[in-house]
Amino acid sequence: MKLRISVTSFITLFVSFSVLSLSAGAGREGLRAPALDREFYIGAAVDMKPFHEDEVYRNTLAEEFNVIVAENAFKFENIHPERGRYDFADADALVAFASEHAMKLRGHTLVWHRQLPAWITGGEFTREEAIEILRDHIETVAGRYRGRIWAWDVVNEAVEANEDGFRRDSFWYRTIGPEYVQMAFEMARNADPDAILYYNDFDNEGMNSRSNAVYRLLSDLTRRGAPVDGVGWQMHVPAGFRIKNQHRENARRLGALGLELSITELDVRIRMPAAPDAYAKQAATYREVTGFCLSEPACRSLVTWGFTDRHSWIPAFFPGEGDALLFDNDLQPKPAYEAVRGALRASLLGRPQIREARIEGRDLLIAGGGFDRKSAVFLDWRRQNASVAKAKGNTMLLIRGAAARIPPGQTVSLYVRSGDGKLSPEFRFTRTGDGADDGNTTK
Ligand code: 9MR
Repeated sequence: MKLRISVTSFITLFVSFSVLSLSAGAGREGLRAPALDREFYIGAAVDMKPFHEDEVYRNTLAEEFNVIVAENAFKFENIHPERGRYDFADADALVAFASEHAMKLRGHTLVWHRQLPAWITGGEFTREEAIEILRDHIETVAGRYRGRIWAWDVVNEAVEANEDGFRRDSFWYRTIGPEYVQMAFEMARNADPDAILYYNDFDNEGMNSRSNAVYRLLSDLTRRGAPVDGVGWQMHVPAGFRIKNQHRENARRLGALGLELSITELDVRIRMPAAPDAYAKQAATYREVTGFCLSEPACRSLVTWGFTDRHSWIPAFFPGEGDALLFDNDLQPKPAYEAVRGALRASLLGRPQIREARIEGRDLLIAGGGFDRKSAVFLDWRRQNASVAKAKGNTMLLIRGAAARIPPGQTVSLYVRSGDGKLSPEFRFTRTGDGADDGNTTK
């Protein structure tokens, strides 16, 4: 009898151990650990159906990522389906999940021309009524989650490459006019003062007519003092997509507006049935995009639009294409997953380091290690980037004329990126004004 009990408990123990180790991502370290080591955020969009039904889906999310976003649950038609009626059940569930697993939550999205309920698109509203609907929606949704949403996609896809740069086929544009964008940001700031407020769009990554329109909109908004903090690049791209200079150029001009950047909806689709080298090609694209974001100081997070090929919008919207994500249909990691993890880990090894910064005459001298002839320096206060200077050996960098740009009492953030694309930890430097300058590494 005794023996039988212990055999049973042994079996129970064994079973629960294998369930546990399965749910622990089959012994994987996960992406969130190396990401957190350098204060980077790596995430995925959540589809509510498997979220509710599939424990392995939930466990994979929790173990791999430190940020999530709802693929549909926060959208107008789902959260505000009828006038005066909100449905928060799914959004609440995600907020609780994110908090339970110490994950950041992106809110997607407050204002968009798609996925609007029939009571909006079929209604007849005056401009004033539409502004009131917008205000009520933003106050109610962003207000309910005040302090619990890391970043909001306040406005999604408002831009088109035409004369005034605004998309015409939008209820908000047609009923309110182009001012709806700034209004939405102001309403969101009032409702949740701590959330990072994003403008999010597609096909705006390189230098092209759409990204020029986005840049014009954001320049305009920041000039008017609208509370916009960041710009999202969706990045729904095909396998084989490569990062080019134009992507860095665009990131840099957005950074110079004082904005942070996130890749918000990355997926890398493959033509089906997949060619023998398709998954390796896809992995190369994932590696390159991850490396890009990790080496641009303005780039704060990278979020994929789903994480398993079992649940992805791609096959329905791009007939003949698919398998765009990091995990396969059985939630097993693909070469693309290893590529992202490799890029995260590589970004931690042999990073340049800043040990000291001081004003010398008109220049700023930076001392540290791991610099090379192709090092770039990012000098940033109020999140304004400037890339300057060349190395003197591998331990010193001089930024000519930088003293004039750092007033006494001002704290700036400094980063060095080495020629091979590695970014130093942030170094905060305060110019004291009495010659005794001070600085420290924050991470
Ligand atoms: O992935 C989303 C899909 O389930 C919806 O049917 C679709 C409806 O428009 O929206 C998809 O998500 C979009 C996101 O909200 C904004 N950028 C483009 C995404 C893919 O279409």
